[in-house]
Amino acid sequence: MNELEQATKRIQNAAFPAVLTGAGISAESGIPTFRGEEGLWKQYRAEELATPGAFRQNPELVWEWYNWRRSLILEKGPNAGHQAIVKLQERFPQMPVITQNVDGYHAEAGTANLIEMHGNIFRARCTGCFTVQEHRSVDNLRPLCPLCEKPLRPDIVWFGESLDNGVVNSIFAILQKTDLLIVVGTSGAVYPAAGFASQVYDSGGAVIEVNPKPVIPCALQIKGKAGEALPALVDLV
Ligand code: BJW
Repeated sequence: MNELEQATKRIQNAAFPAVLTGAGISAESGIPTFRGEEGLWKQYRAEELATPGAFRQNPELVWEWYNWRRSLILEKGPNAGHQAIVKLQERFPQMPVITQNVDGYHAEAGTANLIEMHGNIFRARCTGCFTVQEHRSVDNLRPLCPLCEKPLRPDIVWFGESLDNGVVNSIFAILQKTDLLIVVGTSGAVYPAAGFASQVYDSGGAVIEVNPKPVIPCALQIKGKAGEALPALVDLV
């Protein structure tokens, strides 16, 4: 039995599968990943753009970077990988999908039970009154809160920031319950998401990884692109 057939069996036998995705699932949409040859961190320093300190020091630079990414995300859309996950939810309607991505493509594709653990690029949060609002502008470098006129910031979890408590609790409840975690397109470089696969495995669950460069030793590894491997897998299920 090859990896695809083994993975098919594991999914068919799963009682409560869950999915974790990272930047790789949006790569075939034309959205750059963070790490690797073409990754965003090759061109930009994370400390200058994705930390609270960076925003305090140079909010315009941070907004410029997020405006550029927002316009790119708006130009493109979800791909066959996102769609395959929606199709898998037809078979497992309760299946949670946890994403580290902020591009909103899972929601756009129609994914239910979605947790966007690092936030969403189309939301902004007030640094004064903390109100969260939709933010779709691609050119404002100094957006202000319409309620209190304090500066807005992207509603995104930056390095060194804690994830929302409610989000963390929901994720840990899923990880305790799931008997199969399907991990797609993440390098496993950033915590807490980097620890999810081993957490499931250590409690007796199985892990399937879909990635052209798999990194999770405890996983059944399917070496391939999400937009090709996921539809093939879901068709077999
Ligand atoms: C394909 C493909 C195709 C290509 N198909 N696949 C424990 C140990 C050590 C450090 C820490 C720790 N706990 C916390 C930390 C600190 C820190 C951290 O993890 N640092 C590491 C660098 C070590 N974590 C945090 O600060 C987190 N906060 C936290 O834990 O709070 C508690 C705390 C508070 C104070 C101090 C310490 C702890 C917050 C993390 C926030 C991450 N934010 C970012 C940027 C903002 C979002 C944005 O602007 O978009 O989120 S970083 C960036 O990395 C982004 C991503 O969501 C995240 C993960 O990246 P991802 O998705 O894995 O992408 P890549 O590019 O790395 O990988 C792409 C993969 O796709 C590759 O494997 C390719 O092969 C593959 N691929 N094409 C399928 N077609």
